[in-house]
Amino acid sequence: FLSLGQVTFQSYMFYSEHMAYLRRLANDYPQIVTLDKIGESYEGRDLLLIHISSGPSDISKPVIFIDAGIHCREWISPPVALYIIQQLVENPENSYLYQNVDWYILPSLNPDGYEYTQTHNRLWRKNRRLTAGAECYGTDLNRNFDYMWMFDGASQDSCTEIYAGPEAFSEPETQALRNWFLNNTELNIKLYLTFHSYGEMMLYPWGYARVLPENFEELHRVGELAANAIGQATRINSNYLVNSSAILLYPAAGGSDDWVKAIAGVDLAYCVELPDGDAPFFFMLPARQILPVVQETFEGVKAFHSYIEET
Ligand code: ING
Ligand code: ZN
Repeated sequence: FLSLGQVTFQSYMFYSEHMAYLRRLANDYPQIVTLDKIGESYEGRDLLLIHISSGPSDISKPVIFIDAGIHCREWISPPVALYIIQQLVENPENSYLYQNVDWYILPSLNPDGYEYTQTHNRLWRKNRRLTAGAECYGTDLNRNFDYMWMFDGASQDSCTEIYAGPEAFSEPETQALRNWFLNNTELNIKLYLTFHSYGEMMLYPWGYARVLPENFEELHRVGELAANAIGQATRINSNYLVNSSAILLYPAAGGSDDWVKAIAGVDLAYCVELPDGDAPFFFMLPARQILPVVQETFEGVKAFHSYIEET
């Protein structure tokens, strides 16, 4: 039995348990952890961002920003973020990871949708707001960001899974992320990771079309460092491919990584498509495979970190 404020990687947890863990860490480790509420979901749930830092804010310090859970059926995504948090904060062997780098991690960006996948529809992807005049509920938050919005791979039909919303940044969840980046332009953000599933892919911009950013060689090389680290560590035969999302998957505009790179100016941005297990379980990775996935993914995150620290 798990007491409040603990995490386990043996089973999937509720949003309330994710947040209780963050609150407990902020309480127990005040020297390194601060919690920031960056906004609220449509139904009023807190969007909590944890900041892990060795101390005196030095604005030239490199920053790694991570979010998870933007698509609520991709249940393995929040545990991956929570495991990174746990390893950074609660495993003293990993304290070197936040000596020269600050971390900002948001484990649950679509809590209304997540709750809905646990109570009504396991395969719900979007948020839970009904746009004025729309026929169906929910906007695909990963089509709602304002860079080349609606250019390709997105829809204006509210009943589709890729409904981009009535306009860019129409949703409180994407607004919260945008506002945080726009309010923190003085930070030296070196790396952005957004966790999705599934597919075992390290995807970099651009997502909106099959064109590559000017630093694609670096994006590719660094993505391969992380992919190789995961490949070395995997116990479930994960085998990551690395490329731009439009080339490897499909063109889709309005994704968070495109916006963070193009507008927030973060050079290294990746959408990480986590594994679906040692058999094709799609979004429904069995609970017994949470632990191997979060552990191997942490090895990839450490590879990203060492690149950030060395450059
Ligand atoms: N995949 C992403 C999606 O939103 C993606 C792929 C990434 C598209 C970045 C566009 C930009 O469709 C999943 N699994 O959601
Ligand atoms: Zn997704």
